[in-house]
Amino acid sequence: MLMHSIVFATGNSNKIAEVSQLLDGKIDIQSLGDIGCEETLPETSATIAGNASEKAWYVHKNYKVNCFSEDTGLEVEALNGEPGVYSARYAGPAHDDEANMSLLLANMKGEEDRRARFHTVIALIIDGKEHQFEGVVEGQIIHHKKGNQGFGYDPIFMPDGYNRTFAQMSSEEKSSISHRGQAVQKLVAFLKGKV
Ligand code: ITT
Repeated sequence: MLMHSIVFATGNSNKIAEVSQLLDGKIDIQSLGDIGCEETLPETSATIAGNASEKAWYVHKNYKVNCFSEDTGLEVEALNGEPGVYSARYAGPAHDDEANMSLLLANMKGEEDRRARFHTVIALIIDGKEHQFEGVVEGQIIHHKKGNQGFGYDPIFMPDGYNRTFAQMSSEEKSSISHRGQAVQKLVAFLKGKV
């Protein structure tokens, strides 16, 4: 099957920007707005893979398109894996990045074990079949925000092997090591035969 464009089932424009850059024009990304989907996608699962799957199937079934979604969580060791699947809504339903980071830093106050990881699962649905691709990056939650690039929890996450946060990196550098970058590379390798 030949494929030149695919719907990215996300309401997060930062995710679209990062993934479009990684696809480098090989595949045209359509947004939910492009297919007339204005509603918030359901995310009721207790797992990242479950939520990715749920968002992609919702769009596939309701809009009859090939599509992929992704779900990402920040899993903090000292908080038993929280905020994890609740990363977007950690400080409440407003999906407020600043409030989420402030709450996380408050909950980590005095904590010596700062280990954390970003975990992404992409769920792709093509011709009614689901395929999943995963990416994980290990790092540390630092004590104060640093940098103003990227989005979400980037200013407080320093990947292992670097002394800068994701928010102090260009989007190219972040994507070359990030959770999303790894998962998208696997997606691209899979789609290669189809473009
Ligand atoms: P969807 O429409 O794709 O669900 P969302 O923003 O609700 O978009 P998630 O449910 O995957 O996304 O929530 C992920 C949370 O983790 C959210 O707070 C993001 O800001 C944050 N996040 C995701 N990717 C990130 C990244 O690369 N760097 C920092 N924070 C990230």
